[in-house]
Amino acid sequence: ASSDSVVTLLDYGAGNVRSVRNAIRYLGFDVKDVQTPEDILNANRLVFPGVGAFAAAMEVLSKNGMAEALCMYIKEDRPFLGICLGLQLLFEQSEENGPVKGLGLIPGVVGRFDASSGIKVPHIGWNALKVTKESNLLEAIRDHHVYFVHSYRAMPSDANREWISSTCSYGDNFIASVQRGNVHAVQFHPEKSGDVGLSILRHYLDSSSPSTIKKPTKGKANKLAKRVIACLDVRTNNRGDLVVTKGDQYDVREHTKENEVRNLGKPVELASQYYKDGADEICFLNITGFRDFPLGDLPMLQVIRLASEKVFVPLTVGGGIRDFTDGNGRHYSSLEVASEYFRSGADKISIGSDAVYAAEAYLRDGVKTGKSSLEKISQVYGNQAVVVSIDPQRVYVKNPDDVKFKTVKLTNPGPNGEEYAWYQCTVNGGREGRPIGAYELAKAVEELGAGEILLNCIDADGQGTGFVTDLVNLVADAVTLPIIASSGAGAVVHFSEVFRKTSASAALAAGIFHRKEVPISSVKEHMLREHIEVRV
Ligand code: 1PR
Repeated sequence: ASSDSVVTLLDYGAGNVRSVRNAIRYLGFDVKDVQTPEDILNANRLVFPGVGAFAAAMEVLSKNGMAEALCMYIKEDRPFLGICLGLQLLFEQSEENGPVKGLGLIPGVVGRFDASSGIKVPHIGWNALKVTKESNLLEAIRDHHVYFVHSYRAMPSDANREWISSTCSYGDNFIASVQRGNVHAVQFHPEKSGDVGLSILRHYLDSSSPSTIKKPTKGKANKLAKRVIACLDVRTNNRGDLVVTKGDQYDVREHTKENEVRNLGKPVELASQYYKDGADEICFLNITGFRDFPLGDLPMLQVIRLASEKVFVPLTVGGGIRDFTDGNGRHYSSLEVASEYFRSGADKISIGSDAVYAAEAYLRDGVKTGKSSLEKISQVYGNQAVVVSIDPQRVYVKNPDDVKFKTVKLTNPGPNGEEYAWYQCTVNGGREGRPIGAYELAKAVEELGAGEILLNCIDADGQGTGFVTDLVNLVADAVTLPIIASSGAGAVVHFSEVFRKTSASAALAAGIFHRKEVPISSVKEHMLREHIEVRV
């Protein structure tokens, strides 16, 4: 490859940079990995996609001499693009598990978003930029949303003003990007921001390439958009093929003599289709992961690998994240399972059953052991990469005092005139109810390190009767985390309804998209008409 087509990537091994790699390759460039500090100094263009925690990153960079090389490279004004933590590390200091010293190239301290101001932390989703500096890199995307996922941010000040190229408003007005000469860094993820993000990367990699991004005719970006997520429940069918299936209150089998697993398409094909249709995120759930060990289930990892080469919005993958001992007595930790998902291209992982057990133990003993999969994975990858998926089922009660779990007052009374219900958490794909409610679980998993809640509802799953807004409000009362409302979407009005009646950050649907009843674009057009902020 000619040196023009080679991009040097600084991956210090702390997590998933596969997405960045995929995006660079998709744009027609080759990736050369930094092995030694000299590789940094010899780079033509350097991309630094920081992942993981600030302190851990600084430690690795300082120990192997990369920090010094990076500072030298940047001070010489050589072509640099930092992404996410790759922006934060340029500052003097971070409060993340700190204070911890950064590279000190830009004045300022990186601090945590303040959830007490009423915002959900982490800041996850598609937000708008306020461009403050003429910059070719950002010009074309001025009115579009870009994807953020972080809990810490750098703040503008007089001392760093000359660096700032855009800000973003979320609770505070924080620094979304910096630029000076050939040095660029962005807090958002261009590799996960669809066509708009790819255009930024393309422009950085080849500044002569013309932008193909047009100003939106409607739906100019103003603030954090409500996300529309397509969910693919994946499992093997009777013939051993991996298929996208869809349950009816979690029953995924056809009610025929053969009783086969309902087949709604191929996972990678559907994911690519939904990406093109405008899905803000794609979620894969390996729904038999609770009994079939996912690392034995290589086709699933292959699905993620292939999908992540074509899909440039966030991918969440769940199912089977737990400790496991295989037939040969080899022990796998849940962290290994999650790492394999991340390495294959997942941006976030989702934990179901194992999070229920962890929450039960935490509520019972009152101590965080640090040993649950939830805690371990979020310590290594950060809580913004860990989703907890809840599968609750409604249990009617006459009186709220009849149970020790938090109840909701129902608008539609139960079969015996019950006016209240609690939502019981289940494990193993809804097969087993556990002695813990959705409210109690959500509170516990937030403390244990979850970054987002994927809130299903077995009663509504596949029914097309609308999202269960009383359940969403119940859980929203428990946490400051973003909540993804799931189960029950049957028409476009159900999306505006859930965003009007609850503080859900995202709405997820499966059946209506798979059966092609309602395209994603219709959902978005409806939201636009209803004046709900949406990414177009
Ligand atoms: O317990 O960590 O192995 O994770 C298993 C994961 O698989 C969990 O996230 C769990 O929700 C999911 N799962 C297990 N069994 C099923 C099943 O359907 N039999 N699917 C299942 C859950 C629910 C939603 C669905 C929405 C929207 N799927 O994700 O897509 O209800 O559907 P709709 O729009 O058609 O109403 P672990």
